[in-house]
Amino acid sequence: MLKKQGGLRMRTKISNLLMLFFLVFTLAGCGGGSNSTSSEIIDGEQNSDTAEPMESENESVSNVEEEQRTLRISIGVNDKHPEYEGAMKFKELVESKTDDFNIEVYHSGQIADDRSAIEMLQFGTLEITIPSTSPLVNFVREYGVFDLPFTISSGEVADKVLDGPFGDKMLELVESQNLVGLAWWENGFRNLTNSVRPVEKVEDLKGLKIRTMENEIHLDAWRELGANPTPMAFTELFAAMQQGTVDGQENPYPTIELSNFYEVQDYLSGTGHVYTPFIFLFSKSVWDELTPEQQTIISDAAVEAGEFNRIRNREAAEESLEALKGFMTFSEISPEEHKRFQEKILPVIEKHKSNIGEDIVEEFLTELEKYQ
Ligand code: KDG
Repeated sequence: MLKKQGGLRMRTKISNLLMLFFLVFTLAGCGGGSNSTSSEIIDGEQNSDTAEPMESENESVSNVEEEQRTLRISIGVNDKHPEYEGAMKFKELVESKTDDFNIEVYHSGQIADDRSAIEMLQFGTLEITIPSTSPLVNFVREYGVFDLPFTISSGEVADKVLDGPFGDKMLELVESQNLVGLAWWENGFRNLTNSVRPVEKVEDLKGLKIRTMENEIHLDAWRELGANPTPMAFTELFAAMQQGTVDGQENPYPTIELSNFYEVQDYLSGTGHVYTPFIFLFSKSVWDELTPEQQTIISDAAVEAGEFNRIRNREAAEESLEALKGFMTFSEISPEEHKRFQEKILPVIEKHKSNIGEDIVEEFLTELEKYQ
């Protein structure tokens, strides 16, 4: 039995060895590296430049994963908004140029609202956020120039000022706050909605509880116009309107439509009272860990995605206004009434000029005069 068994065992061993050799040679032929084509394997002349053994391919994959850094982008609006489209364009541009980064876009305030996201960038616990400039005034007071009502007259004028020396200077100012300002995107011209009455003239604002961004200039402006403003993070706004905590808010048409504000607001007024930029911010402590090449890729992508965002935002503003006219009672504000709005809030501009900085306000207004 043993012998027989011994012979059987020997035959088994030989056949196992033969099977193993067959298996090894078969696998070696198939696993000629991800770059090998079937023709190269058939030719048997695998080009050493393309054929990579499995283990080095695995190593190269694991190396990419190891070295790849995740950059998270936090925005407050949802994934229908042109700002989200811009963030996805940024992701596409960066990931097409380098394997060094995995870009993750978090919309609808999933990570934080504007002000908290800015603070997270300062601590290096978040890499990117693209807020309205208004909350940034709590960190860099000069940013208040963008909250002075009725100053910027069109998106094209905004582009010229923001993409010129004045915009560059403003981007540099955030460095003192452990932030890197990389590009200007567009939120747009803000318009009033409310659930109480049509607003066609200044007097119609009396007593309306209006949510504003967390920004003293906005609060003062609506107080001066006779409303009862309250500051609130964007992430809390829809619920506040739904529960009647506030009567109204002000935002560009795309935000009003794409955030479904028309479900909880009845009246829309084309006030266009201020143009708000979005600013592409990067955490400086994270930025300083990147190579110059990586910084260039990210900076160029932020600018290019911003140009895309502006185009999409202007298209969306027209589309959204038309859509909102079907859901809400729309009131145009006549040029005469616009003038009354402007005259009424002049004291607010005078009061805040000193808080913002007389020189930077004058520089901003002088720059605007070149184009409008
Ligand atoms: O993603 C942008 C939002 O977080 C916010 O900036 C939008 O204009 C806005 C607001 O009213 O808070």
